[in-house]
Amino acid sequence: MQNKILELLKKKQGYVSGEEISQHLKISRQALWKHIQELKESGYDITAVPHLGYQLVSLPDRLFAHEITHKLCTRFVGKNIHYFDELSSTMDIATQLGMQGSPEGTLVVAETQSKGRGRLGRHWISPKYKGIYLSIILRPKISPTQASLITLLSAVSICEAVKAITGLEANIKWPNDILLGNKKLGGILTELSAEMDAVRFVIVGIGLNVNNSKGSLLPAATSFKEQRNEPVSRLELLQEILRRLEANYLLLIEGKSQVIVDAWRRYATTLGRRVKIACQNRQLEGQAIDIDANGGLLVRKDSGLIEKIMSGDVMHCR
Ligand code: BT5
Repeated sequence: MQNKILELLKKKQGYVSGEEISQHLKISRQALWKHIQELKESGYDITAVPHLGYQLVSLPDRLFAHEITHKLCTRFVGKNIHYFDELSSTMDIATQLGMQGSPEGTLVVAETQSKGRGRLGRHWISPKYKGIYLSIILRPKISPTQASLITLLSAVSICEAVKAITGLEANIKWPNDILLGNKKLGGILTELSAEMDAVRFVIVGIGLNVNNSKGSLLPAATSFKEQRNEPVSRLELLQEILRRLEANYLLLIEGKSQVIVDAWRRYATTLGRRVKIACQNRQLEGQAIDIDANGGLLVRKDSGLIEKIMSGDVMHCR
C-alpha cells in the first residue's frame, strides 16, 4: 500500500488531497494517515497541509527495492530484489538464492556488509549508506572458461554508468578494479557455480565507494564524494549500472562478446603498460599488450614470450 501511495505522490509532484488518495486506493483517511506516518519514519519527507493534502518533498537516501524498480525499465535485471539494511555479504545470499532457483537478474542489495569480500577472501569495506554493495544472479549459457567475460562486461557497464550519471571518466584495471584517477573506486567479484563444462549460474558482486568522505577511505581508495566534493545519488547510479549491465549482458548471450571486449579496451588503463603480476604463487613482469577473446591478459615478458594470465593482482609500473 505504501508503494502505491508513493507512486501517486510521485506522479502528481504537487499536493494531492487525502480524499483523492483514499478514494483511489480504497482506504480510509485514517489508514492513509497511518501509512504516511510510516513512510515518514522510513525517511520520506512528506508535508501535510490542511485543505491541500500531501506532498512528497524528498526521498530518503536508501536503496529500497521499490525505489530501484521505479522507472528502471529493464527486462530482467532488478525485477526481483532482496533488500537488506545490514547483511554479512550480498554474495552469500545471492549464492543461496541461485541454488534455490531464483530467476536470472535477481538482485541482492545491502546498505552495509559485515563480511563484504573481495577475491581470495579479502575484506571489502562497506560503510553504511555510503556505497553500493550488490550481487546479481545470471544464468548464461557459457563455458566456465568464458566466465571472465562477465567481469569484463560488468566493468564496462560500471564505467558507462559512471559517465552517464556523474560525467566522470572511470577506468578499468585488469581484471576487476574500477579506478578514478589512480585510485580504487570499486571492485567486481565474479563467482561461479559450475559443472564440468557448463555454468549453472554466476554471481556478479559489485562494490562502489560513492559518498564516503575522504578521511574514511583507504589510502589507495577514492569515492565520488572525494573527487567531486558533493554527494552522488546512489540510487540513480545503481539503476544506471543495472540498465547498462543488462544491455551488455544481452550482447554477450547474443554472441557479440567482441563488442564488449572492444569497449573494455577503451576503458582499460592496464594495456600498453609495464606490469607486475602476482598470480598463483609466482610473480611475472612484462608489457600488458592486450586481452584475448575470453578476457585473459596477454603479457609480453622481457624474453619476448607472450603469456596469457586468467587471474592475478596487477601492479602498474609506469
Ligand atoms: C575486489 O576484490 O575488488 C572485489 C570487491 C567486491 C565487493 C562487492 S560488495 C558487494 C558484493 N558482496 C561482497 O561480499 N563482495 C561484493 P579484490 O580485487 O580482491 O580487492 C580487495 C582489496 O581492495 C582489499 O584487500 C583492500 O585492499 C581493497 N579494498 C577493500 N575495501 C575497499 C573499498 N571500499 N574501496 C577501495 N578498496 C577497498
